[in-house]
Formats: sequence, structure tokens, C-alpha cells
Amino acid sequence: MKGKIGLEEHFAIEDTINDSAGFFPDEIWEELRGRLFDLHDKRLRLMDQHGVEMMILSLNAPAVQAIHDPKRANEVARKANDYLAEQVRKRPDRFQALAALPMQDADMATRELERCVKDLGMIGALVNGFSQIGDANTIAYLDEKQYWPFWAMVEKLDVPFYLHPRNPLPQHAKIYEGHGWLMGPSWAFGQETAVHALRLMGSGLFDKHPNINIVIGHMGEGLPFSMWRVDNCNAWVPDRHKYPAKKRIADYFQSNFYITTSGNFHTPALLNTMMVVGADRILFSTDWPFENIDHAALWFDAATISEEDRLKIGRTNAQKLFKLKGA
Ligand code: GRE
Ligand code: ZN
Repeated sequence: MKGKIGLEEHFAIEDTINDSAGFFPDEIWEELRGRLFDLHDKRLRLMDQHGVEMMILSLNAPAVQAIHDPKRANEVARKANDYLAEQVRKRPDRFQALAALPMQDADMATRELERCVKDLGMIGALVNGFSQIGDANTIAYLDEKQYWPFWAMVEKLDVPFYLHPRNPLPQHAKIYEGHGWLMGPSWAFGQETAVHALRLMGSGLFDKHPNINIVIGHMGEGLPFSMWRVDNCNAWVPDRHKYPAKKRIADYFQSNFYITTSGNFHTPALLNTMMVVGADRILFSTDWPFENIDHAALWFDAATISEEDRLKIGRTNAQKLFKLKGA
């Protein structure tokens, strides 16, 4: 399929590049390092080869979320955002941008989001899970009350918010001790992000701000498969669930969430996701440079779905969600 749009597609700057090391053997890291810095060369060539018309770009992970000092987090976010905006201005037909945000300070994050959207022309934000604030061990999740004024701005600006994975802190990762292969994209990323998304759904945030659109990657971080059980576990027990939100968790999942195919190029997972949220809420993505464009595109182009759904998932859903030209 030609004209695909991807929206979990990363780059890095000098200040953040090393956050992506450590997930890969040295020789692979050399390749990835180059891929993260490159925008206009190999990246565009591969996009051309595999029918990807546009990448909506975002900074690598955890990057700004792991900079404990709020002032420094703000500086690095601004630097990355200014750089990205400058690159997008060179090829707005091929690249658009999601803002990195210093969530260490909700006011700062709100101001930076507004600046990125209004002054730099960005079309959304991407945040890497919880933020470390003041020291390595003090963390905040995005459902916490300090962030609700920030969410009011997300709704007001009407831009999608991508909730991207990061690893849990070591003290929250005891279950993975001695089983390091489960950290990162194989399992811990998805677990961390799924719970974070469930916290948002149960918090009542979407009752107060029903027009917020959250995007999650990796075919929904396992949530489509588990959503029925989340709402129905022990359904014979009265008042089994107590959370601030008014509706079933699945109601928010189906109204406030979009899901991308990033890093999960598997047709049974896609079909399950289509059955749970529908083809209108699923969007093609690769997770470049951590996954290969050819793996994503060759799978997606041949996946056993209708051509109508392929066009929606590959292109038109993204055009609509991000109000891109041609929508
Ligand atoms: C990602 O962005 O999803 C990612 C990383 C690091 C390793 C693998 C991966 O940030 O998929
Ligand atoms: Zn990613």
C-alpha cells in the first residue's frame, strides 16, 4: 500500500541518544544510533521503498521523562522540540512532529505543549510513561491530580497524546530480577504502559474531559485481549470495582483511545484489536528505528483484512485524527 502514515517513529538528539543504548548488543546499537540521528537520508529512502508517505516523529525514550531536575527537563524538551520543528519545516510533506514534554512540572509541560502546537506547528505530544521528579525514585503517573490542568489544555488544543513505554524502576521490577530478557520491549514496556493506561481510564479523567484522545502503541500493549476481563472479573461479586470513573473501563478504551501497530506485526493481534475497538481506532506504525520498516510494511500490506480497512488503518485514520491535509 502506498501513502502509509506512521506515528510511533523516533529520532534522538545528543542529550537523549544514550537512553536508547543498553537495549541492544553493541553492533546493533551502532546501526540504531545512526538511524536515530538520521532524518533525511536512509529514513526517507526506506519510507519511499515501503510506501510510507509520512512519519509523525517523536523523541526517543525515556529521555525527558528521566531528567529529574524540572528545569533541565524543560531545557532538553525545548531543545529537542526546536530541533524537530526545524527538521519538519524542511520536509512537511514527509514529516510532522509530536512534542516532548517536561512532565516533571505540570505548568511547564502545559506551556511547552501550547508553544509546540501554536508556535511550532506540532500536531500532538508523546510522553514516555511516568516522570522522575527531583530524584530518581520520586515518580508521578499522568492520572495524578497535578496533571488535570495539563489535560484540560490537551483537550482545548484538541491534539492527540501518545503514551509511550519506558521500563519500570528497579524497585518496581522485582518480578524481572534474574530474568533481564523480560525488561524492555519484550514484556516490561507493555506491562508498565498498560497499567498506566488503565489508571487513566479508571481515574475519571475522561468523564471530565471526554474529548481527550490517547494513543498507545504495540497493538494496545495487551489491553485489547484483556479488556473484557478487566471489566468482568468476578462479575458475580457486587460492587467488585471501585474507581472514580463513571463508566466501564472498556467504554473509555473504545472512546478515548487509539491503537497503533508499532512493533507488533502479527495478524491475530490485529484481528483481535479490530474486534475490540474497530478499524476506525487502529493506525499503522513501525516503531522505527527499533523495528524495521520493511517488517512493518510487508506484513501490513499483505495482512488478511479488507482493502477498506487497510486504507483506514494505513492512512485515513491518521489523517483524520491529526487533521492532516487531505483528510
Ligand atoms: C521503543 O521506542 O518502543 C523502544 C525503545 C527501546 C528499545 C526498543 C523499543 O525505546 O521498541
Ligand atoms: Zn517506540
